[in-house]
Amino acid sequence: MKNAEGNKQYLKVKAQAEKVLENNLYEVTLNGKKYRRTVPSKEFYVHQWNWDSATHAMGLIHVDEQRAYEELLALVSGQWTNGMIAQITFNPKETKYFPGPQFWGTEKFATGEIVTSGITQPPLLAISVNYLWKKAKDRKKVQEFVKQILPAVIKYHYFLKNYHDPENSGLVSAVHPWECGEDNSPRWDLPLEKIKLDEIPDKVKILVNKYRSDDKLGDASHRPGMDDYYRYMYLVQLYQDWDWDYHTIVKESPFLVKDVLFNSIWCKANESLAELLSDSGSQDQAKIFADYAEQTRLALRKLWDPETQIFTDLDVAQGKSVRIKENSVANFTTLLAGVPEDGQLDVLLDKLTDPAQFWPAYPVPTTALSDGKFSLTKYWRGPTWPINDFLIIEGLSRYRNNPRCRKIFADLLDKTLEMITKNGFFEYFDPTNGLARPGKEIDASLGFGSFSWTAAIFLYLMAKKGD
Ligand code: 9WN
Repeated sequence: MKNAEGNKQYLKVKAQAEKVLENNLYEVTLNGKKYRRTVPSKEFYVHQWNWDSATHAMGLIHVDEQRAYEELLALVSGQWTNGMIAQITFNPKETKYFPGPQFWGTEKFATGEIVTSGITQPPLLAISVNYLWKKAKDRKKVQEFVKQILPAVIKYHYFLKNYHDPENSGLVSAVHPWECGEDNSPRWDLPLEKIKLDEIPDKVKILVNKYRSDDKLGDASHRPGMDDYYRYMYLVQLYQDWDWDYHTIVKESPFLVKDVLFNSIWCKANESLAELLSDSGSQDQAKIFADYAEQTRLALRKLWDPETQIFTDLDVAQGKSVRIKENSVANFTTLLAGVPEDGQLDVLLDKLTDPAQFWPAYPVPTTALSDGKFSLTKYWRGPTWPINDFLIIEGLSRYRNNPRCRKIFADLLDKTLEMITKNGFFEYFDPTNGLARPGKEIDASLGFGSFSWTAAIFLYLMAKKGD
């Protein structure tokens, strides 16, 4: 959609995107203070999610600067004393989401009334703060905001480094598929299979059978399976039993992975934090995080598997180190961290633009179309997610001196905007036709509709197009 008519259409959708974010605003008073958070979807995801919120702020900055700041300040409000910023910060009056606050055993880590889950999510926060810093028009306000939020961001990065990479490998470990953000990706099949269902205590299964709610709201066949949920909640139970002690969790957990996507974001986040610190005149501290970034980039390069020609995740649970050779979208997120060089870059771009693998009508699918595990509708096992497109578009812009990258960047940007314009703000899309549900009317969704992540990414990409 490149003509004037198309541009008019985009402007209409932009207004709709703003409306979605407005409708998904949730106001709550905790510890005597008012917070304004954006929930991913009022239909189900009624709390605040970590990497969703970091993205929401990057869309909101283009429409309401104050709200973008409040979104991130609300996100860090529940930071644990060890520095952890959680995957979910709960809205106390909401009950429809499972697992809600009562299933985590995290009350004693709460900041007063601000209760959270016990794990984190891909650390987009510093990337988001740096973006706000660069884009805000009111320079005085953004300066105050950065000053206010920086200590929490620094503490979060030390948490990730010290507790999730205690061996100082440069790669942080993720302790739960929910922590990785792409929960039921085929990449976690192998590590999860090792948790045998008959090892999982009955009380965990009973709890899941009784309280699981996501599969009652949408089409259950799109969601992770029951066996996945038993394992997810088993890990939550184990970590509660270990009192959320991350030294123990990282040492003993049956699930521990070095996730390529998580670490690519981690690398870029450290670069962003270094930039922020350097702009605030803290050169010495900036150097620490620039070094973290460089260490991670080098470690990611070593994940290149010559046989499959993929940057592979590692299963590192309980002292082992096994490559996970899945042909997934995570491979391309390494662009964000400037990982692929010369020969690898071409191989990566060939894969990305191959219509039989990752370049159908509406790229980029979460799993290669040619892969036996590809599914048109199953959550993170095939559909196209705007968040992945956003990460890859950002990654490609890093390689803007390369003509091929520039071309793919422009094409992917247009295709993502077009996909959302044609269909609306769904959680994810059918990559083969861009519809929200194959063969059905558009109102039957893939995931939930009026989704904040998709709306925020639309706003972000519109701004990117104009840059
Ligand atoms: C568990 C909110 C979140 C996203 C995740 C996505 C989904 C939750 C769930 O929704 O996960 O965190 O219950 O399925 O997988 O990436 O942050 O949008």
